[in-house]
Amino acid sequence: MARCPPEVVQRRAETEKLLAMETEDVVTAMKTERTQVVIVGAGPAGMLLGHILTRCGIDNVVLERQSKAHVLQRIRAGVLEAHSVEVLRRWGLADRLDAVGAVKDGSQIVWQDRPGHFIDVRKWTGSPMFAYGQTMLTEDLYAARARSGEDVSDEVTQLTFHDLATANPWLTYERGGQSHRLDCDFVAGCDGFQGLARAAIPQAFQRNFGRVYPFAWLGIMVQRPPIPDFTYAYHATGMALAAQRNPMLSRYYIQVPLTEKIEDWPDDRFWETLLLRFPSDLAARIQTGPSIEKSIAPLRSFVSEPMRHGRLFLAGDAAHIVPPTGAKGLNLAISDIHFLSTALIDRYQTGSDTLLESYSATALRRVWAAELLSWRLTNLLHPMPEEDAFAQRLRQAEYDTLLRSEAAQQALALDYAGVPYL
Ligand code: FAS
Ligand code: PHB
Repeated sequence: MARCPPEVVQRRAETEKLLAMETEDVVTAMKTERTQVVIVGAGPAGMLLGHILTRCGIDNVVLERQSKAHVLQRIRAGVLEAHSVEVLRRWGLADRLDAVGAVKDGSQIVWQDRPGHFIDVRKWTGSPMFAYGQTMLTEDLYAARARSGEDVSDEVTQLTFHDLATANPWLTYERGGQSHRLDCDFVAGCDGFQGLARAAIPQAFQRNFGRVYPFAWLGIMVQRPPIPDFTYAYHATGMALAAQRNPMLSRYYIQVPLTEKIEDWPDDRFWETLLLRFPSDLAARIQTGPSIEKSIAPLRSFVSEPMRHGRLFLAGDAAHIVPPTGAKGLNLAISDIHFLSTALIDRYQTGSDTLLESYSATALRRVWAAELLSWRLTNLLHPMPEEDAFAQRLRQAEYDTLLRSEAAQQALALDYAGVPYL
């Protein structure tokens, strides 16, 4: 059998040595860790779940695509249901909310050329609602995680899910130039509508439902005192909403065509449009001023079923989206996490999978109730482009029924307050 000349043998030995070193470098580069629950996404859903699990001694890692600073500067929701506040109080997260959050008996609807209607949540449910910005809630959640000595692995890239349908799921990702493998028992997909978790579920196991609305909301923040109530205004030219964050910070929205761009909306055009849509007595009380933030958000209704695949559980916007008209998005994220954390705690304390098995159905019951409320309010309060006169008369008739019928008023207040958890 032919033998390799000595110089070739030497060269091959050197090559194999180099290869071994490179492979060794690659093997040592992949840092392998284990935890009990991996939470993907450090928005309200992910951070609330991380907090609850940590409080219950369940090991968890929170992975976030953006920087912490980016997450903390986001401006989103502003209304918390009493159910949500109960969850936050239960887990020691409501100190600042109880100190500075504004208690509201309900929200006001005003209507072009008709009397207004107050959605009296306190009268019909016995509990109020709370004005407390999602930005402040996110700050509270990050502060609580820091106090517990836990961190958020932010600026994570190349996230990939593995073996979700087995009892040993794992994830790989890059962070700060280091490759990671993270083995776990369960994965919580809390990475929002644009995240990767929902996409990790094979399409054959997924059913998606939804609507996209033919308009958007242009929102601004202004350092001026708000009017007393969250107030939705219907006007033939479009919906407007007066909201608030604190006694010196107001948030306003107007319905705009989908094609609009922020640069098309200087402040004076925004204010002129908004004031036109409120009755003159109320418009006179709105304190305008320079916007400190301005953004346009399209509206959609979306639900992905089931909210689970194997050891992956979806929660919050990763599983569903509601148009902000019903102020339900953040509140649904909180109720999902209430159900999911309860199921995970039960699993680790008793070994039972019963609540995990029923998580999706339990969460979806409340999700669909919120989808219906949000869809109904969106259709009631927004003139639709190209709608015919019949549709316009139906909208007026629906509002007149609300003005006339105490049963209709009670039903709307119960839905707006949010379906009881169980
Ligand atoms: P979030 O989207 O808040 O958080 C998901 C997190 O996952 C983000 O931090 C994201 O960076 C991260 N992420 C995404 N992909 C990832 C990946 N691959 N790896 C790791 N992390 C990843 N709701 C209301 O009730 N009222 C409102 O007025 C209102 N206004 C809104 C305005 C806008 C522009 C938007 C987009 C939403 C609004 N919402 C509103 C809904 C909003 O409040 C959500 O319901 C709420 O943020 C849901 O929280 P999460 O489910 O945690 O999702
Ligand atoms: C808000 O405070 O930003 C807000 C309030 C009520 C809504 C939507 C947004 O329906």
